[in-house]
This record gives sequence, structure tokens and C-alpha cells, in this order.
Amino acid sequence: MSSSDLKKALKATATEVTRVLDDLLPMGEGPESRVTEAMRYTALAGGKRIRPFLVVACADLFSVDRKSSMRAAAAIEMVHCYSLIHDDLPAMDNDDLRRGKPTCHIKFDEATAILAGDALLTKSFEVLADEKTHGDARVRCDLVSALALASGEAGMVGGQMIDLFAEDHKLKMPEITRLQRMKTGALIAVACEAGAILGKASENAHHVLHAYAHDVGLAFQIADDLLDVEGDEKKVGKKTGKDADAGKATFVSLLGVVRAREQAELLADQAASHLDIFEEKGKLLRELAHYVVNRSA
Ligand code: GRG
Repeated sequence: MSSSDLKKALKATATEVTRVLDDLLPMGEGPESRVTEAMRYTALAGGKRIRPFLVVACADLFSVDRKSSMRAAAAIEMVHCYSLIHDDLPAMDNDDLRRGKPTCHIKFDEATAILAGDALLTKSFEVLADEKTHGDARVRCDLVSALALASGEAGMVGGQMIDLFAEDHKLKMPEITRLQRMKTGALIAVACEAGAILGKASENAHHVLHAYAHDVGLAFQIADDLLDVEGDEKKVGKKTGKDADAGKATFVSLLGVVRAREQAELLADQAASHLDIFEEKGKLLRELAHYVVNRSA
């Protein structure tokens, strides 16, 4: 298997999850259709679709039906899209550009962007709770519960709160690691966990995927910090240099570019080695760990 197999698999998942999102977010009628339009604007606007890929690739380890894993993947991508919309708002990062396009509040307006984010978040739970996602109510309940924990104050929202606090406080390495585990890592971890839940994986397999997700999540964030320093704005699709401009402590500002890259590569190696128990079946996920570190967007 080569990196072109991973690229093909990423592309195929991106195409399929975009189709599923398109189906799950039909345009309605009446004045409320403006919010659906804004939801679709962000959810169908591309992106690497790494979280959906993680759901599907982890679920594939347990031969889960694709229809189930794609719906769970779409639900988690909805939460990711909501976080991007809200993160870009003037009250937070105040960004005009996302995925190479005007951000949701620039294209529509702030109130509509807030509502679109809210509606994507709630829609994700509607999708997971639907029988079409899985026939077993226990599995659906576990998916809902895992996504709620990862998205809320103990996960992504909590991480975002610490990130805002960090604007006025110089965080040290352990605090930054905790912030990023919550802000970015929790959603990456729940993507892997969703695959394990859908596949009714053994306790050991759950642990292994958790350890993998933990290392990939951190490697992903270090790569994101590196892109903010070294990335090409056109390829990244958003403004770069923002962390330095804001005087924010990041993995790169604390470690320097060279050590940060070494650390990210070490984490990718470690993530890949967790998957030994899956032998050949874990190959794409092993490759993905290295891809997140070496990506240009
Ligand atoms: C506002 C509730 C709330 C949370 C915001 C995750 C997050 C917290 C904000 C996203 C902003 C950001 C740049 C975070 C750093 C890492 C990250 C999650 C980048 C974006 O994810 P990618 O690279 O994006 O997977 P694409 O566009 O490929 O989906």
C-alpha cells in the first residue's frame, strides 16, 4: 500500500460524506431556509474530511456497514463545521477566510452564522439518534453520549474557553497540551471511538484506538501550529501567522520549528505502532498518522 492509496481513500471518503451531508441537509422553503443555506454553505464547502475518514477507517476494522459509518461520520463533521463557523465569528477568532472561501458570517451575517452553527450541532445528534444510523439503541445511545462529551465543556468547548483565556495568560507546555487535547483532540478521538462503538469493539481495541487518536490529535495540532508559521495561505485556505500576531504560546513558539516537527513525527510513529494488533487492516490509519504531520493544508 502506498501514500497514493491513502490519498484515494481520503478522496473517496470526502466525496461520499459530502453526498451524505447533502442528503441530510435538504433545502427547505420559507424564511427559515436561510439557515439551511448557511449550514449547507459550510458543510458542503470541502475541507480534508479527516474526522469522517477516521470514523470510516476505524469502523472498517470491525467490518461495520458503510451506511452506518458514513452517517456517524457526517454527524461528527457537522460538529466540526459548527465549531469552524463559531470560531470564525468576530467574538472569537474574527476570520474572513475559511477553506479558501468567505467565512459563514461574511457570506451571510453574524446572527445567521450563529444559528447555522447551533443547527449543525443539534442536527448531528438527530442523525446519530436515528435508527438508520444503527439498529441497536445501545449503540446509538453510546454514540450520542460520546459525541456530547467530546463537544461540550469537558472537550472542544472547554478547550476553546481555555484558548480565549490564553489570550491574556502565557500558558506553559502542560497547559497547552491539555488545551489542545480538549479543543482539537477530543473530536478526533471521538471520530475513532465512533468506529469502535459501531463495531462493538473489545475493550482492548477501544483502548488501542483511544491511544492512537490521542497521539494523532496532538500530532495534528502541532502540524496546525507549524502551518500557521510556515504554511502557504492559499493552500491552507485561511489566514496564517495569527498565533504569532496574537502573541499566543503554541507548540511551535515553545519548542521552535525543528523540535516541534520532530515531536509531531515522533507522535505519528507512536500512533502507528499502537495499531499493531490490527496487522494489515490498520495500514490506512497508520499512513494517516504520517499524513496529518506532513500535510500542506
Ligand atoms: C467555537 C465551540 C467552538 C469551538 C472551536 C476546533 C475549534 C474550537 C476551532 C477550529 C479552529 C481551529 C483553526 C482549530 C485548530 C485546529 C483545527 C481544528 C483546524 C481545522 O481542522 P481541519 O484542518 O479543517 O481538519 P478542514 O477545513 O480540513 O475540515
